[in-house]
Amino acid sequence: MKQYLDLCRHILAEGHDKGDRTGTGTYSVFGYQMRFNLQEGFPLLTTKKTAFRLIATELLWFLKGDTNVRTLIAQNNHIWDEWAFEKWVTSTEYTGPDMTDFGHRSLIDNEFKAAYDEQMALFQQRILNDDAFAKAYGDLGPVYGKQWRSWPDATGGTIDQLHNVIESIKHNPNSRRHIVSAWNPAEVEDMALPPCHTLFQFYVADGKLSCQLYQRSADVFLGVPFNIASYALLTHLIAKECGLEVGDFVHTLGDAHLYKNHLNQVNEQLVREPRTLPQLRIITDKQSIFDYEMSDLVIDGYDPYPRIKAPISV
Ligand code: UFP
Repeated sequence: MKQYLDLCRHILAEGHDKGDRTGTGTYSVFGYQMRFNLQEGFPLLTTKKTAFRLIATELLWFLKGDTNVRTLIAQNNHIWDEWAFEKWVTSTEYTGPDMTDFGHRSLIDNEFKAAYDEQMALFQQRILNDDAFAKAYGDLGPVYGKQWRSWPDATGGTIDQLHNVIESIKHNPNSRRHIVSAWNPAEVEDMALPPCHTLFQFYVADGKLSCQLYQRSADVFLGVPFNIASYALLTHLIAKECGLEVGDFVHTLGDAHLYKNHLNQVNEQLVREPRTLPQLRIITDKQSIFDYEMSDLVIDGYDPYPRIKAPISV
């Protein structure tokens, strides 16, 4: 995963000092590409412990067309909680302490953080225990799962982009139209977070399936390690279903940024020497990629350096 460390070094050397929506501030470059040969191992960062379980449960959630955080919270995956919580605390039904700008304030104010943690724990419990509440406040809007599996068409029906792309890979591998788009301009306004991984394309040559992702916005320290592993896993699952070997994952980034409050962490990581990549094993044969569960996936030989904590900018 030298490619990833090179990206971090490139941003530190060339990045523009650029403000951003979250108010944190970034160093940012525009346009960058990495290539991972999936035959060389599964691209899960070895220079920092990265939670495959969270990546895989999120991808399987996308694949099932699910957009409600309840499914993730029930699996102890909290990566989308803040986005749903934001919707709850800005609603007229919420009567607890003021949570305005909770992401930023919980980093700088310990008293506020205690109140935030309490409200977040209550929110998570209620999502799990109260069906109507989960329906209203657990749903993130028409995010990835919805666009991948049921993009609204012009006649009141829906398009299953993922099913279609798998069919086209199987039956017309040479096609240059193996595309799935999560960016639906008609629905972006209704999404908790406009899609960061915007569009991906598959490519078949020499019996191998490659995938390229265009990611419009990339939090290089926290988001990108997840995004690489997630698309590598997607490529493995689709290759298996289509009877192909895996080829390359090509990761193309738009605004690739390091948040200013991640710089110490990045420098800590940069002195670590990458280790041998782990291997992914899909231990069950499923009829369709939409049927996989976490228990079907195993990562062998993962020996990372310890985790490096960093605050997320919401
Ligand atoms: N982000 C990622 N990868 C993801 C994801 C979010 O890097 O998969 F969902 C980061 C990018 C950016 C922020 O720092 O989240 C989204 O903010 P914006 O919409 O302003 O680009």
